[in-house]
Amino acid sequence: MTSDSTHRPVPATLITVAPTGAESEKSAVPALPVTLEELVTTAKECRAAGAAVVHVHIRDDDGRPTLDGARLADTVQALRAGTDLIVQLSTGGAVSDGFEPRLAVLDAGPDACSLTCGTVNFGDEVFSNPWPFIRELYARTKALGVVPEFELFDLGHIATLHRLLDDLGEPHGGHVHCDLVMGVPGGMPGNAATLVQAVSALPAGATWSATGIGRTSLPVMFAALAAGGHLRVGMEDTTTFARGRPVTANSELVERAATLAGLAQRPAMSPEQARAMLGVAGHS
Ligand code: KMH
Ligand code: ZN
Repeated sequence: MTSDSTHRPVPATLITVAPTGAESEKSAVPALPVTLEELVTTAKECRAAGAAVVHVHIRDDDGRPTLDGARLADTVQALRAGTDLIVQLSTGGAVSDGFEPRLAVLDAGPDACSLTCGTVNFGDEVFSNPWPFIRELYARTKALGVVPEFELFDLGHIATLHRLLDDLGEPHGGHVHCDLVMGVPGGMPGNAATLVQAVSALPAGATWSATGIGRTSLPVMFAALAAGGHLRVGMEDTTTFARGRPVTANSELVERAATLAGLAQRPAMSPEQARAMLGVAGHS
């Protein structure tokens, strides 16, 4: 924690890296980490650049998205062995994944998981998250001791988050942390006005990160820093660093986020600080 000129505490910035996602293909995006070795190397580079959380989607031997349980468990172990990052597994998977395999992701024993609070059009596809699935996933996070991050793609998802907390109570770890995923074609737009509106509707005491898909990445990052939020970056969300210039490594996105956070007098927080903020227990 640093302090501003009025000596009020100004929180450091949580930087989450989402290095892979389920949408891009390795053949089209050669810098995308898809093997376990590439993922661990990426995670180490991003930790050095300022990340505290890694949001993980994995791929099979052919580079296709998979929710294979053994592979997920090996990935969690390898990331823990190689880094001190908080390991957050995606329960969103790919739009083609069914509900049961998405629920079973938690069996791989991650520190944290994503938990999307509603269905959203996703380009030409639909990312399906009906209420019974959301409720069951949340109940399992509580039973298994996994800290959820509430993914909000649209303003209506915030209403469902309130319903979930009213229904089942506070999450494991006792703290609500949300991630505004903005600029998905079909979700809320990635701009400052929408960000401010969304943040004003979040539960009292919640912390939040934001990420802007594609060309909304920078406007959302600046807006999030200005509004006191945290940042998610990575090749899941954008594969272009600047107009006409592809991202060459996830770490350069983390480095840019850490630089901007530093300029905002809110430097990147360590995984230890992030664990304290999010209520994520450490591992021996
Ligand atoms: N791949 C998207 C359909 C999450 O990780 O929880 C969903 C997604 C959200 O990426
Ligand atoms: Zn994801």
